[in-house]
Amino acid sequence: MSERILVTSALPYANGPLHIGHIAGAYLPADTFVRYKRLDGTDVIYVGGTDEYGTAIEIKAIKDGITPRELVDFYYEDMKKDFKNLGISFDNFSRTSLKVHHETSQDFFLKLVENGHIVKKTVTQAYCPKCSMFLADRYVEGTCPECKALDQKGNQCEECGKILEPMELIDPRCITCSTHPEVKETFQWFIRLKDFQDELEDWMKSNTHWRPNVVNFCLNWIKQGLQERAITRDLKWGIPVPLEEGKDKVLYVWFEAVIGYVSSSKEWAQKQGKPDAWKDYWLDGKIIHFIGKDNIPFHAMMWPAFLLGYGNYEGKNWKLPYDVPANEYLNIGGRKTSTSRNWAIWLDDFLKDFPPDYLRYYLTSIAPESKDTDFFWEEFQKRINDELNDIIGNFIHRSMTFSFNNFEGKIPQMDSALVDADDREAINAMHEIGEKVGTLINNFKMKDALKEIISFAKMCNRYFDKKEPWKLVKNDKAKAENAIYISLELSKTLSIILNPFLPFSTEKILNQLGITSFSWGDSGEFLLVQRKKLSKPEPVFFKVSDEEIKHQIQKLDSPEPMKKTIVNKEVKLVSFEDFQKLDIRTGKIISVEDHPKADKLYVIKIDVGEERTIVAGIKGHYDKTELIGKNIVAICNLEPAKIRGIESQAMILAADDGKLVSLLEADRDTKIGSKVR
Ligand code: B3M
Ligand code: ZN
Repeated sequence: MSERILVTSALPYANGPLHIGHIAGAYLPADTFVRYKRLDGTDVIYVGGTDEYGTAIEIKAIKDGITPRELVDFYYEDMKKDFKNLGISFDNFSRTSLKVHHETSQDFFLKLVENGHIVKKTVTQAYCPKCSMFLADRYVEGTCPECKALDQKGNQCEECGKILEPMELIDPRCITCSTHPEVKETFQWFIRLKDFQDELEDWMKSNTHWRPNVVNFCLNWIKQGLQERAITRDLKWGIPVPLEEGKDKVLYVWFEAVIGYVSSSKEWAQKQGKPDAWKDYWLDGKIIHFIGKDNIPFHAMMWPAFLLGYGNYEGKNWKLPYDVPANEYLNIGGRKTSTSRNWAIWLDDFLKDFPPDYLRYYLTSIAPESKDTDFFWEEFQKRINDELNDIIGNFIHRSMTFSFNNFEGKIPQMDSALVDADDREAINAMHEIGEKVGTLINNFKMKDALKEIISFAKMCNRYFDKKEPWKLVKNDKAKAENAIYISLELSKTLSIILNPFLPFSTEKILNQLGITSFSWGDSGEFLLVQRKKLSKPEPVFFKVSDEEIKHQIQKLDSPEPMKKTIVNKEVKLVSFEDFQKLDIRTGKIISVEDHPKADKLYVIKIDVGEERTIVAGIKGHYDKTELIGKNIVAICNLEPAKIRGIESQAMILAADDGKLVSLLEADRDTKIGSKVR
């Protein structure tokens, strides 16, 4: 049976745009690998999706003044578009808010309960009396007890790095309403990771083909003894715990997010019209998770524990991850990427200024495979100009233009009898390069694979120079035909082996050569049709100028580089003329009565230069006595409306943040009835 592989990339939180740090870690290497595997004829699928629950989402939504639903809907589309523009070729890009994922996650939870790996435990937790809710760690803000940095979140201080308990913060407060939290008892379900301690340790030791940093990190962790971990939370935005007594709780985001890979595979299978096809991979294939290093514990230890704890599925065991190639971080210009400090290069900004393959090329050449690396604009320019243009692009372009200009716009004919030692050497290199590069990609050494390709391209240039076809064409045309035919075949080889790295430009080149479908193995074969008409060669790569680089550096250095707009809710614009039609005036409250027919309404008399009666729903927010004598602002020319039998003749203005309602008043002692402009 041939190999079956399922590749995943970490599910990004749908709470902000993608930046190039994301790309270098979990997406580009995965995509390169998958594209190579597809060309190699392997049965491979590549799944991903957005991570849409958890406090990271809720808090961003609060900050932006929108609902979590609005936030994730926006960023799901935004990320999907960005990935497509960079050529990240997911077979399925799902979302954790879909039904299939809810069901799959709840099934995992129930199976773990059934198999006795879950315990219920009482815990104490911060609770906001005003919001009436338990506060997850990141919902509590305050001063770090260690370094005294202000406004730190209750899980960790960003300044000194100290891991915190929320109530350790000095002057802790609820991030929504600033109230001082109480400590209250609640309960959560915990997974007993020690049930899997021995099995995980043996398995980890057997993963000798993994990157050593990943294995060592995990073995260290396992050695310390696996602790129980809470896998539920007291939150509203999330996947409900599928038990009666847990109906106010949700599954912890990390518990369900990793299950998202299974859900995305199920969705893929559905779309294929083969709803069971996902099982071929999860029960019989090789699973490979591409991630950034901060996600190692959840992918290499927790997730395997969940899979072991589930027990068998329809009589078969789940496959544990075959490999977890974790990458280190990509810094920018010598500094750590920080989205909160706006030190980042956003993917869609980048793609507005440069072709996607330029980013793919440079990021692969500095891939943080074994240590943190740095993105420098100057180095980007150098790599694109000196390597992609001057070595790779130059060879391909001069081979094609020479052919086009000297052989009637056709691919020349090769005469095997005239093949000499130099030709043979070049042809042999052509036969071998595919396998060399393929082996490196198979071992997730994308950077080395690219280096190998560049030295191959250098060899190609040396061959061309040595042959001097511009001389041969004058005195030994047949030999010139051979040299150029071989050069075109080498160009084809370069394009095929570069295709997983640079899909957009290599497809253009192959098209110019008349090749529309190809496999990895074709890279080593003679593929071109002799005497076939070539289309006029167009250069595919262009140099990056000093001005462009200067501009990018300025953008990055400006205090707010490339600030990405957050979700724009649809706003209906009102003309100034329309605004002027409103009769808004200052006034004073004269009397307040209960509405005889409604519990929540007051009947209020106001003076706005004349007396008006209004019906207002502010009973839950103000006592009658608080209101009398208060200065207010009212709209006085709205159509009168009968509210539960009483006519309301104006509307008083109030600010409403969803919880607190406060009446507006003029800042000074303005005369009653003044016009508000
Ligand atoms: N969303 C964290 C992150 O974006 C998290 C990854 C989930 S992978 C299942 O780094
Ligand atoms: Zn609160």
